Amino acid sequence: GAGAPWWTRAVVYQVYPRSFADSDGDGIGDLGGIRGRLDYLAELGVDALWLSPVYPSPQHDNGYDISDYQEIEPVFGDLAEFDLLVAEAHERGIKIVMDLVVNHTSDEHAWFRESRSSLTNPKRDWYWWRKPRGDGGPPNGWGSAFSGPAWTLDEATGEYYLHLFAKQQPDLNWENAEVRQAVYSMMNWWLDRGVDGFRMDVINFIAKQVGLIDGPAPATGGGSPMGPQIHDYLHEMHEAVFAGRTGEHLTVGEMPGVDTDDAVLFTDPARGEVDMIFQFEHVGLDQGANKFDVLPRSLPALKKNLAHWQDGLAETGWNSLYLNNHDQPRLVSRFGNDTTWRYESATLWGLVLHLHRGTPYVYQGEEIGMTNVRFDSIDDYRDLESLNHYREAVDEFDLDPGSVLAGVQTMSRDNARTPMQWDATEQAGFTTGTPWLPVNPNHREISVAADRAAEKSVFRFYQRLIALRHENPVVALGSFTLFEPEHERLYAFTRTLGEETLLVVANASDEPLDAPLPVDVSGAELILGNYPDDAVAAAALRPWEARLYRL
Ligand code: TEU
Repeated sequence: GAGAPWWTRAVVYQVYPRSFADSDGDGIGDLGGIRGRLDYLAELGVDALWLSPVYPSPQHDNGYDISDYQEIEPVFGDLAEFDLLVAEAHERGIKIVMDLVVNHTSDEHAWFRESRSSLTNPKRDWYWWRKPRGDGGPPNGWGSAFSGPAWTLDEATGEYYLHLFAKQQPDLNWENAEVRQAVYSMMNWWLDRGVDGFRMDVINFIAKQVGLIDGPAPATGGGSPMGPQIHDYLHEMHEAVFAGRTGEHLTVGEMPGVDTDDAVLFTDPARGEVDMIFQFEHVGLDQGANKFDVLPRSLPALKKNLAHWQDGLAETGWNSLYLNNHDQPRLVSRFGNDTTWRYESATLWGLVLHLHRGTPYVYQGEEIGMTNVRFDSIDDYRDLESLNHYREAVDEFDLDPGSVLAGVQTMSRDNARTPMQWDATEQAGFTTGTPWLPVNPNHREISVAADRAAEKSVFRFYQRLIALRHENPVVALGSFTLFEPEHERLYAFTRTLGEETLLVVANASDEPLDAPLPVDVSGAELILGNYPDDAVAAAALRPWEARLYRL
């Protein structure tokens, strides 16, 4: 246990800077706003902050389209302010993890401007340029994650460039060694400045299946674009950036479409790639043809999937644990009951997730049980993914606008992006101006101020969860055993390290659950529960009740 890396005992808090706290009244959150809330975060007890991108950007994708890797977006602050944030976080024992977005740049990045300027520019090969196919069409049939084709024709030079995301996000060509070296040197520059690591955006996509781009027949969409060179790239990055450093760092690679076998390779410490990855399987279980096509949720499917990841990385590698982030709906709205049982279901999912083996990530507002928003009109949404999808579905595929809007209301990334609800005042204490995205009207009831004054406080429950991981090696490192995988409402598992075993039992439903517990708890110590009058011996679990026992 003592030799295990620091991040096995750590909890990471994700800040979406645009929506966290606005210190200057322009309606957009900023670094000053984060600095002003460091004491709040220290009180919560988190070990590190992951900041979604704060670099200069035209903001087509809220900063995931970067036009300069070594500066700060003026709307957020400047490098001096950033240095202050790092120093003030470090004073409180909080690390700063940057978002690293290097699968693509903005089309306004100097590298892309040069690259697109002529066929012979020295940086031409830094991106994926290809001649049209014989019929004038794109090199293959890949689609963009944000609707439409993944290739755009650049009239000036008559070639297409690849963008797996928006057309303002051209993909960098990692086959080119100069690109790789430029990225590593940029990463070293930030680490030398004092940051503690990187969350790596869609990092498995940096390696492309080149055969699907240049093959004889145009490949269609569907499969993953990830090529087998990915392991070489990540190892090379590790050697060039992290291997020679002392101190505590964190690398977490966001990797859509990978399975547990891939994950073992990516996170085996002996291979020197990344510390952990964000996988997507468990957040894809309720998605049909696309993410806005919402399928009924199934507790057995979720439990079995998370257990599969626990088992898959039990011997080698490490899991990250998350149920929401800036791309996903709010967890209490998606997996719980965000009206009648909001406190109970928010804390149930917190307990279940934090008691898995892996590093938990808390997304801003999760710790007070913030919910999805429900805008009445598509015009209120800002996220390009939602807007492009709506336009395509309604205009091109002629689908019923009402049902398309319903899918957006349930799944839109804007659910997670409405401003942080600090208090019940006009703009939820987020800004003195007009917020870039409206605050959720429920900030009159749901806010940091209200939660902390309440008897039933999600924040205090998360404080306990975070402290438990810090204090108990079994929470960090214990082995995992799931009970009753097929049960539709009961979530039960144990964690064991040496002589110590912890048991989680939870009733993920609106109705009491009378089923006998899978393990005898007579004589067990109740460590944490989400009902105030914990009746240790009570057989029945109340609606959304969750208990943690030491056996
Ligand atoms: O997301 C990658 C990704 O695959 C998705 O989750 C995606 O955002 C979308 O929701 C698919 O339905 C990362 C970032 O987290 C996301 O915010 C960026 O928009 C995207 O990469 C491009 O940089």
